Amino acid sequence: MTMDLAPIPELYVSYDSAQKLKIEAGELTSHDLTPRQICDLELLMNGGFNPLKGFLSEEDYNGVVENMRLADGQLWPMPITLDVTEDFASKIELGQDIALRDQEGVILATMTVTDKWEPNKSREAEKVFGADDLAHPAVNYLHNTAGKIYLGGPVTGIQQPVHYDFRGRRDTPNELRAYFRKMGWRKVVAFQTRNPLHRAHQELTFRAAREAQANLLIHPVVGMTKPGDVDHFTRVRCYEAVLDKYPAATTTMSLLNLAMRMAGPREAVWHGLIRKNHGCTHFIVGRDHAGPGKNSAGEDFYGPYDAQDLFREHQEEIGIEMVDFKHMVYVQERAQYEPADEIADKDDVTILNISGTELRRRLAEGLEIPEWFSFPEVVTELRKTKPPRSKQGFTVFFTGFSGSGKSTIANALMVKLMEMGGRPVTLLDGDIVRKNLSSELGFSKEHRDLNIRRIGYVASEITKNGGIAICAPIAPYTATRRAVREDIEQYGAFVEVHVATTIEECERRDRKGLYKLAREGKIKEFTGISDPYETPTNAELVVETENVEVDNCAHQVLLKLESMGLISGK
Ligand code: PPS
Repeated sequence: MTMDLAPIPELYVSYDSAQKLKIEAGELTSHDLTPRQICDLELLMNGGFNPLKGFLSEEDYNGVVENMRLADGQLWPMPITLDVTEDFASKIELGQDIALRDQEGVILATMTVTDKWEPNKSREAEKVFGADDLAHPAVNYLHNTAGKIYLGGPVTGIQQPVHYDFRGRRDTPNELRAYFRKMGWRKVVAFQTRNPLHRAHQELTFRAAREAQANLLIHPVVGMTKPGDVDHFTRVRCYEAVLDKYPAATTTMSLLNLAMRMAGPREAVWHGLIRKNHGCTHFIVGRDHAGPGKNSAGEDFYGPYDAQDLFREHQEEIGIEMVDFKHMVYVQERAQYEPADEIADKDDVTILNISGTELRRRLAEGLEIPEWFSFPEVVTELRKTKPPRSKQGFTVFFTGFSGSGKSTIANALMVKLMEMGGRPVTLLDGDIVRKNLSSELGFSKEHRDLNIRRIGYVASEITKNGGIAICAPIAPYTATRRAVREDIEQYGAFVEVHVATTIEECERRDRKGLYKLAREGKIKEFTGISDPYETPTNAELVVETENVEVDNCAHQVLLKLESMGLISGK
């Protein structure tokens, strides 16, 4: 494929027109873009999504969903749609201009709405992602995050979304094209990634470039990737360390603000078109490219080579050549990486490998990660972000009836953890929270849920920042406890402790005299008397308090934390 370095069309107006348009657009009805829409808009405006001129019209959308083609027949595999709520859509007339704002309210573009329709999302899921299965992150997004109505129409770009991080590493397609021209690069192999690079990646990318007699572009995605991935700040620091390992002036890196969909084969074709737009001539497609993981039946969504097959079918039209990913393994005797299928003496040598799961385990437990696997600088960065469990933040979440002993055990646990030292400890006790964070709330289901979500939010921030949050509310609803667990598990462990004192025993103790008042009907909606408590079924620990000392209950929690690797046994 020959390199085409002529500038690619952008959707921006000139600086002067943009200033004028920005003032005029202030009067228009505006749509606040979601994080994913901001990523899409940036690539629409800067030509990364060329030939698209805006968010897809209904006709283009139907063509893309059904057969990967725009209405005029051009290849385009991914629906780039502006999803909005029914309420917003009802206020928009066809032909109307709307302002598209980022999350701080800055107007980035205007759009003339030519189309408005309710898509068949199940059809979109089946055709684009291969299954209407919520285990697929993009299908889940489609059904649970995206608005019900799509608006389509051409976009007029006013300004790029602002990025304060790694500004010098972000390039538009035309900036990259100009760079290649300036450097005299005639062939460029692009490597797409959403993971940290280890030695095997460095070997395979450099080999791919050498075989194609080309230069190399490391082109990582920093927009939206698969939930649970290493954050892009850490990854970019890792990439910068790896960049030094390539021979000087052979390789460059640029960050791509793409919102991935994890759509496997279609995603590979889309990635190819985007890289073509960025001036590249070759593109590395790996095994299970942009794979979303397992479906709800526990099977892979796509075959391991489906992406390569679909790409190969369309590569002439995309105008970029696919470079097969070589599976590289480390041969101990020769102390080097080699393509697995080129090792003639396989049975006589020792082949080493560390899987992704094993790497995560070693990081979590603070175990050694050998130099043959990764560069020490990369491991250092990963360890900074993901310290071993015994140094990460976590949340202990007590739940149980009023008077079950939650607060007493939580207090004992707090001082024991403070005695150990090492991490700050915060106690979010039910009563204390209700005095401070939730003073206006009562005890309806809605208010209780709000109260627990607030506790969960504070605990997740503490956990994220490496502290220990101890929560001790009643938290009577399973779904709310699960939601808080999900919030917190993004950052660290969530240890649910059910303080299983029976309602009879709590009422017998009646420390605060509340049960008496509840029986007399003087306190309404009282948990266990006149309001529900859904007993936990998946708590990490169940503590019985009858005839057991508080000290012993707190000790049981400490033992649990130790067994989970959250505190060290010494
Ligand atoms: S919840 O359901 O999780 O929001 O409840 P929580 O914030 O933990 O608040 C419980 C404390 O408020 C007192 N209290 C009541 N509890 C339950 N039901 C009703 N109607 C009620 N009214 C007041 C009670 O003292 C609880 O304190 P604890 O520490 O649990 O005994």
